[in-house]
Amino acid sequence: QNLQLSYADRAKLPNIHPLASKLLKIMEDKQSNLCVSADVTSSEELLQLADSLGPKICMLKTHVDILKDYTVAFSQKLQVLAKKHNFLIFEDRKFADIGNTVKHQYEGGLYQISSWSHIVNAHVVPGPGVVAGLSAVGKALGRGCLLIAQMSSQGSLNTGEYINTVLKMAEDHSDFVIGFICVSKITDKPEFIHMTPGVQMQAGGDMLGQQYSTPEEVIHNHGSDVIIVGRGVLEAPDRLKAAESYRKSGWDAYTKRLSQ
Ligand code: 5FU
Repeated sequence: QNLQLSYADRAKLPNIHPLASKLLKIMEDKQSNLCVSADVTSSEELLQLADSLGPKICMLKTHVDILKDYTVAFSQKLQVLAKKHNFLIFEDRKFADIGNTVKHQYEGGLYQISSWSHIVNAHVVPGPGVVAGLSAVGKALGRGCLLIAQMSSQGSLNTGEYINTVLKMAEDHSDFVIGFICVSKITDKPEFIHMTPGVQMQAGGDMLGQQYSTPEEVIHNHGSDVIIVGRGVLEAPDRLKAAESYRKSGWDAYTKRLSQ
């Protein structure tokens, strides 16, 4: 089932996408499968988060459109921090339009996402054109895309046959698609990286449909590769301490999985 294959071994697979390989190497080097979701509304605070939590994470997830004060200078500073601390940037934009429109949304507008974000994601509802449009911009830049296979929220419609369509689309575009947003592992192909949001130390949820699983459940029981944690870290009294405890839980669950 490939659950015993290490991140380091997967980074060396002959058909691995260079960006997926880079992420897997970072995970191994930093002993971190933690992606912090930096859902704050001030760019200064986001940069502070990136600088202080940088050593603990393999990836930083952003929602750039919730920032009240986005500037090009901010995106440049974020890239400097990503280099300094060796993490990747993932803009959680969830593209979901026809190819020609997402091409513009990815490359242009206020945010010029393709110029600073290593990874973006997309819903497959529009069909393969959405991936083709994003790839037309991102592939030459060495960027990667995650397809949204399952959402963490209650009542999510992406179930059953939908997931097979997602898989097929990923395989057809493996020069740009590096993995999935999912609740649990959806393919045995070790080149694809599984990333799971909806993670806190205690299972539960919020008042708006979010559902939480623990790092152990996500990495060990459900076979995912990366835990994505927002409020579990952001609302903790000590964010750095919280990030370290999520890093450790995620890593322990991974090493337990490897040794089985
Ligand atoms: F695709 C998804 C999903 O299925 N669930 C999510 O929660 C994305 N997310 C994002 O992960 C969401 O937009 C938040 O940015 C983050 C989870 O934040 P939390 O504070 O850990 O609940």
